[in-house]
Amino acid sequence: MKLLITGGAGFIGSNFIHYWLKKYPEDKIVNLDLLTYAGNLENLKDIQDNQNYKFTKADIADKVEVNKIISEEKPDAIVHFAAESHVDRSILGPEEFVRTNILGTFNLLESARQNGNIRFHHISTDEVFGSLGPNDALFNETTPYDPRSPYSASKASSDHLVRAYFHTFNLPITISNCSNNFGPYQFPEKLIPLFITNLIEDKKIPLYGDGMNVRDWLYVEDHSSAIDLILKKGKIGETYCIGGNSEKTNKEITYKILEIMSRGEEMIEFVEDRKGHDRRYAIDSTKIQRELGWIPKTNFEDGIKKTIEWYKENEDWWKKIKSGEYQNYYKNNYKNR
Ligand code: NAD
Ligand code: TDX
Repeated sequence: MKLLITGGAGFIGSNFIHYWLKKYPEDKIVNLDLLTYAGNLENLKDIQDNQNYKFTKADIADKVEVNKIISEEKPDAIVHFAAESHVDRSILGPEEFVRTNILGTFNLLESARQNGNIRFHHISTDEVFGSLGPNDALFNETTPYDPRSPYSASKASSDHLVRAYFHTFNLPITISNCSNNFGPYQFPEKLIPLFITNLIEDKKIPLYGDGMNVRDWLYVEDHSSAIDLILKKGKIGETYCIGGNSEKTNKEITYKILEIMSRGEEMIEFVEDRKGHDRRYAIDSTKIQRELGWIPKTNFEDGIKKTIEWYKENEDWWKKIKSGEYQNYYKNNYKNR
């Protein structure tokens, strides 16, 4: 099987490529990524010379470029991770989110359709469902869409386009809406890696608002195993919700990280809240568990310990990000290929 992965140099995409090549070493992977600030080829350093892996730098918002790659590579399936993914950045500058998340997804769908209706799996988020109150039922596949940030609105829009291509053109699609991921290679702008790396550097950790917003956390490898099952056994046209069954307030996460890293609460700095900050997300994963037999392996407690350990052991990786040096990796390693 040959997979075309978009956004494979980012956090979840690079974890997925590692997962896939380990489990299916005979399969071929083409990683199409623009290498924005969030794309880092150092995430894939150990497999860059694998004969079954190929990297292609391209912008999914460029339809000519996208179609050229897809028509030449002829993948059996496209797994679409590429996106602008950080909510705070979507508040500061929404335009890139519309360009990549909406136009980029549209270009991929069009190209998949024009090249023989290629199997298409779209990676989406629980944020498209909006914000839950403390006693509301969990999100599931039938929850109405109610996005509230430019990021979630752009992801919701892309989900609608993907479904439209199924109904209108019979494109063989599936969609997954996943909760918050954490684990190795997460860019240190997101809550967990930002707090861990700040504490290693003896810097304060900025908690937004009252710290009582709730997210449902999933260890990234369990997200990969869910996508694997959907690709192999998922029903075409269907959506699957994926969650960690692990709701935590940001305060709980903060105190857990402080405890494991033996630091005190004086490291917390309460800062101004995020604009339109969604209060609570939580996913009901019954469908994927019942229909595809998905079972997440890593609970939050083990996952957060492994994650802290990983950031301690890979200071070089995130220090190059914080200094900007990681952006030279492509130039230094790929320019003559
Ligand atoms: P990320 O920001 O770490 O990585 C995004 C990747 O996409 C980067 O490698 C970047 O270079 C690439 N990219 C961005 N714009 C591009 C463009 N125009 N053309 C080609 N490549 C481009 O993101 P992530 O956290 O790994 O998220 C991956 C996907 O999973 C996204 O679609 C996101 O919406 C979704 N998701 C993320 C989470 C989470 O907790 N991180 C949860 C649920 C769903
Ligand atoms: O410095 C911070 N302080 C803080 O209190 C940061 C960066 C975040 N927060 C809060 C905001 C959220 O309530 O922590 C929570 C988690 O924030 P993020 O890590 O930015 O994630 P979130 O906004 O929940 O979105 C994430 O999960 C869903 C991903 O970034 C999305 O791509 C995914 O779709």
